[in-house]
Amino acid sequence: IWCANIKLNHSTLKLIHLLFCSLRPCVRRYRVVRRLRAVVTMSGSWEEFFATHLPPTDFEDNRSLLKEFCDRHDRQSHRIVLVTSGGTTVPLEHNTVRFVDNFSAGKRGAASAEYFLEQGYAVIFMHRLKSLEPFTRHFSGQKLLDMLEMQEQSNNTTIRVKQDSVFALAPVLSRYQAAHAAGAILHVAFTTVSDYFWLLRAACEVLAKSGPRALLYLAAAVSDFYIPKDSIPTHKIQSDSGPPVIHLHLVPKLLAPLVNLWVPNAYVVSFKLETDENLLIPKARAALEKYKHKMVIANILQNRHQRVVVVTREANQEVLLTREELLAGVDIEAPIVDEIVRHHTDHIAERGAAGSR
Ligand code: 9Z3
Repeated sequence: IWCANIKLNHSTLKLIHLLFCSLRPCVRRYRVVRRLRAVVTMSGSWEEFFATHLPPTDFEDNRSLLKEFCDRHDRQSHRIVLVTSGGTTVPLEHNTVRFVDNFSAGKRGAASAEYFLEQGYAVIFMHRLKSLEPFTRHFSGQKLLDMLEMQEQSNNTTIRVKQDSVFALAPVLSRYQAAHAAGAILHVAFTTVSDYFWLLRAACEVLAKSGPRALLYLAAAVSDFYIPKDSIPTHKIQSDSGPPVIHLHLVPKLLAPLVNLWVPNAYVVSFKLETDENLLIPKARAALEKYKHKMVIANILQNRHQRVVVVTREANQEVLLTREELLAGVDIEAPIVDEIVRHHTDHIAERGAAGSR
């Protein structure tokens, strides 16, 4: 003010000061928004993603397994469901010590795979390595060892299932053995979001031949953010130079090419996860509008194993377990799968394909 050679009286200066103070929070907020924008970059195209990220090392093996599995079931006109399950990681280093992960345990996918098998589907179970799997999910932790008893007589050791555990183990074991004897389930595993993308596209390529008999049940909790390969340091991030700034990019949305190009005749079900109930249905419906697939299963993080809403173009249908059912260990996936199979049957009939079970 003095430089400009203008002399202001005390009350004018006070007014300017008050004006500046009232603007300061807005300026600060604007800076914060700019900083966040700078940290998350818009997604590139899915073509660019596949052109710049290498497939996982076991990719060709998994591709052969997927092809053999789908060809075999196709010859018998079976319905095939791809169930994706568990969370994806986002590595912070190439030699990965640290990574960003999410909450998903894989219960939704593992339980659903069992119910699809019961309904006669051939199941590709594409899951996060070490997340829950069909059948073994019932005996996680120490449960299985607690069911066994050991007898040692001279040189002879016998291990037996305790009599009071037989009723819990027998039905699961029998369903497990039947599924494996029939070659009705194939397990393929991913860890990172990039592995997941490569496997998803490979599975779609082989499923395309099944036309409307293919069902995609995309229950995996896939990261919305990732760090492109070129921006990841090779070695462990060091703490000497202070807190690291991590620059995340948005992942390309694969649902668009999946629905329109990769499996245009399949019945595609995606999942929408929210933590705010007010956003749940509007966002599920927006996804249906945007990608034009068949169904979105909407769920809230906190009660996802008790309540979901099945959103289709025609309706929102709530699937709810009572508290007693939940405590008794009833799986909400049973009625979810029933509902989907009903819609899938109509879809096959509409598209005029023979869909034997
Ligand atoms: C789901 O919403 C699944 O139901 C859960 C199941 C991951 C919540 P758990 O594995 O949990 O049984 O512990 N999956 C999809 C989540 C997701 O990433 N959805 C994206 C979104 O909401 C769209 S693909 O935007």
